[in-house]
Amino acid sequence: MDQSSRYADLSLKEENLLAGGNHVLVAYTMKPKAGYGYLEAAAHFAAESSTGTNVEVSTTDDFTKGVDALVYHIDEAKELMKIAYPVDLFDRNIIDGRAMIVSFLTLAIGNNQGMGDIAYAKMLDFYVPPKYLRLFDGPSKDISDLWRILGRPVVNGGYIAGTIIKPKLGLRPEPFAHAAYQFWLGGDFIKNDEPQGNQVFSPMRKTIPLVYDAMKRAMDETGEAKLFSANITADDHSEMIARGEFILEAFGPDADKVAFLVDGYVGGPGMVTTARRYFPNQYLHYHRAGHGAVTSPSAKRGYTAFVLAKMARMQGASGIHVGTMGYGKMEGEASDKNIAYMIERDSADGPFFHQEWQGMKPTTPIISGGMNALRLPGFFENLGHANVINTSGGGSYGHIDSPAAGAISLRQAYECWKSGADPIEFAKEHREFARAFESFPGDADKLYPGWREKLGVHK
Ligand code: CAP
Ligand code: MG
Repeated sequence: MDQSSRYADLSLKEENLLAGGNHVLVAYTMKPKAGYGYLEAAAHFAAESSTGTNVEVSTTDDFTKGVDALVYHIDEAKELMKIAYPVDLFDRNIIDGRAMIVSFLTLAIGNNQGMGDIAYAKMLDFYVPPKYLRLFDGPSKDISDLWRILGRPVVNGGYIAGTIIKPKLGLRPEPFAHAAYQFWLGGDFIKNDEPQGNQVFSPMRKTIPLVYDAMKRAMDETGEAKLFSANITADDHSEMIARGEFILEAFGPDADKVAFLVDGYVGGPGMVTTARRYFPNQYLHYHRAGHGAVTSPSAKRGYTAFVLAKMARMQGASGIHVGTMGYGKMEGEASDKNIAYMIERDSADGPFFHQEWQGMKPTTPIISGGMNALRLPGFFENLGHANVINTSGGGSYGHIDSPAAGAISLRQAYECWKSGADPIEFAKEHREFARAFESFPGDADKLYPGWREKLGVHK
């Protein structure tokens, strides 16, 4: 059944939809299966994503039609369509009238992902009008809170040198805490790796107090504050709260230095919101393991990493992993810096829509995945700033001298970029950075050809 007379209106102008402020606008790539017309498939997509189904139902009334999602733009050659969703379509909490990302996703990326007449569809961007945006929690803590704890300026406080405890799994409590201690001697921030929690060989009740002890010793020795991002991911929200409360109690007077990490993609919006609402005083660290299943450029369905990050800010993530923009080990490219700009600025351009955030707190881009001191200067140059958290696991624990030397090499990489120095010249004066060349010779060969001769390394 062709539903385009009801669910499509190509005379609608985007500027009027934006000015009206009553619609969430979504841009998708979409390709119908063979034998289906583009507009017909797009209209069916909008129907299934709002008020309709594949047939006309007799219970529809005039009010229903007022909340139809409407296709307002198609470009078949580019496989592009844009749909306007009336804000009233989206579910609101009975407890406080607020909005929820789960409802946005259920419609905008719901049954439409499995329709028989659609070959594939992927969300590329979305625009949120002010009246809907303000119903989302947004972050309660942001990077300025971390800079304050670290004794830095709260604006432009700079690079936060972090790591992930490695190996990923398999450390018992004492070696785990020792690994943390060693990094903290040179760096600022440590996160649990995303699968680390309460394994039988490293029970949380035993490990966490040892991690706090390691933090205290490192703070005493360095005279600096340290940060720990503890994983509270769990299927059960009561379990998340039990973990969070235990960790805060264990850190006692230093609980302000604890962030909570949640695996927001596999755990879903409910998990993120549990952390955001139950622990509003902690920095909320959104780890996105699994997201590549839908966000990878090779995935023709789902949504992009840009969309994931934008939703994370609305939900209230203080920071989210945004990839390494082609400088690390995970998929990504230099232009992914627009993901960082969208979540950290008050006004930013996405691939299709401009978004005003109206003072919603920023979400920190967390840069992670195969990073080390050698890769950072180029990364900062591409991004244009270094107001990020970077976690380099292999880049710290893989440094040939020590995890502390690895941490110091990261800080030096930031100093190198900030001062505009040539990395090879900088390495001549900074031992830990220089030793990163020998630690990661494959990267050094690629990024700094001729480094051995210039640094006098002959091995
Ligand atoms: C990085 C990491 C992170 C990835 C996730 C890992 O370790 O701990 O989970 O960064 O990817 O397990 O791979 P390394 P993304 O520093 O040793 O590479 O940040 O892109 O979401
Ligand atoms: Mg990890």
